[in-house]
Amino acid sequence: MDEWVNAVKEGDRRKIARAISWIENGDIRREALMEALYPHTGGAFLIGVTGSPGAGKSTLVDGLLFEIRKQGKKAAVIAVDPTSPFTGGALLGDRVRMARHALDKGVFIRSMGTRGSLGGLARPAKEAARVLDAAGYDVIFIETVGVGQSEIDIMHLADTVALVLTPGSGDAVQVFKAGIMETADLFVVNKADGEGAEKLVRDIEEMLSLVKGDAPWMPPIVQTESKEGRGLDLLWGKMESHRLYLLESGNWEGHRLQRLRREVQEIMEEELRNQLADRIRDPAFQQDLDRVQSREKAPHEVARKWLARLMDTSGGANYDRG
Ligand SMILES: Nc1nc2c(ncn2[C@@H]2O[C@H](COP(=O)(O)OP(=O)(O)O)[C@@H](O)[C@H]2O)c(=O)[nH]1
Ligand SMILES: [Mg+2]
Repeated sequence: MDEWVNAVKEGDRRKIARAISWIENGDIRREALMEALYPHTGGAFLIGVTGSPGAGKSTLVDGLLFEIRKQGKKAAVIAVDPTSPFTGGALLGDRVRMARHALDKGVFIRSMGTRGSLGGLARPAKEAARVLDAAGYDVIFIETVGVGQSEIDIMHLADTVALVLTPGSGDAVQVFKAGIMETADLFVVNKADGEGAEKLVRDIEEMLSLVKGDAPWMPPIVQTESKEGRGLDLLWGKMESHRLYLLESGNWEGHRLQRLRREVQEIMEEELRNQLADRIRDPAFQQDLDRVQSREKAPHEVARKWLARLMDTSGGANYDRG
């Protein structure tokens, strides 16, 4: 693994791309690589960008890349699209955008689709971000589509979350309902050249005053025309302000610790679920279920017995009382 870690750290683009493929495909080397890379991560600024399809997220991020490059920082994009089976239009669009940065070694763009995996994309996106973090990208964007639970999960990976809305789309109401208002640190009113931009800004302000009250960080609302590159310097400035706010308020480490705790807990829960699923494939489990059905045994009794077996195999204390 040392060889791979060194290659990633040196920014070897082909190796970075391969590593992300391992993550996507659940390659057996994935876990070892992630563990070996972990000590070299933590330096990147992770920014989540979400909003409805067509809101202009990709165009926006693309423009931000130029702003960030002007400052001499390296930047990467992970475009997560749970709806596209990886070969769809999103990838095509990303190819076009990537071509604009093709000669720039300081930019890395990658799409991730679902490929039918049920586990969601939050974990793969997080791991891909870690690879890019270890590779020395200063800023990593994670672009997701929509405002569903999986997007909210992905947004939990980010230090700063920007929500992109467009005038006249009715997005704001949706977002309010989905409870994503609370998750966003920044609001972007994109396509501000369109009619109704001012009204959308007022609507967001109104909702924010309800949700945020006098919170220490009041999310700014930035109007952009990302196609023309308008407002992007201001937006990048606000993203940096949020980062500074997190650092100065002590929330930066706090938020990250909270996320790491959730991550470790999720891994443990998943492992337990898998072990349990293995255990109860035993025909004896079916027999016990039959006894529950015939009222010979109570559900709790059987659950205790099988939990105890699980604890035995995973080296825990034996508390079998069943
Ligand atoms: N009029 C206008 N069109 C825009 C603007 N930003 C993006 N678009 C267009 O909106 C469409 C969707 O953009 P895209 O970035 O792919 O949206 P995404 O699905 O949110 O990533 C594209 O045709 C863009 O050219 C803008 O500020 N004004
Ligand atoms: Mg897009």
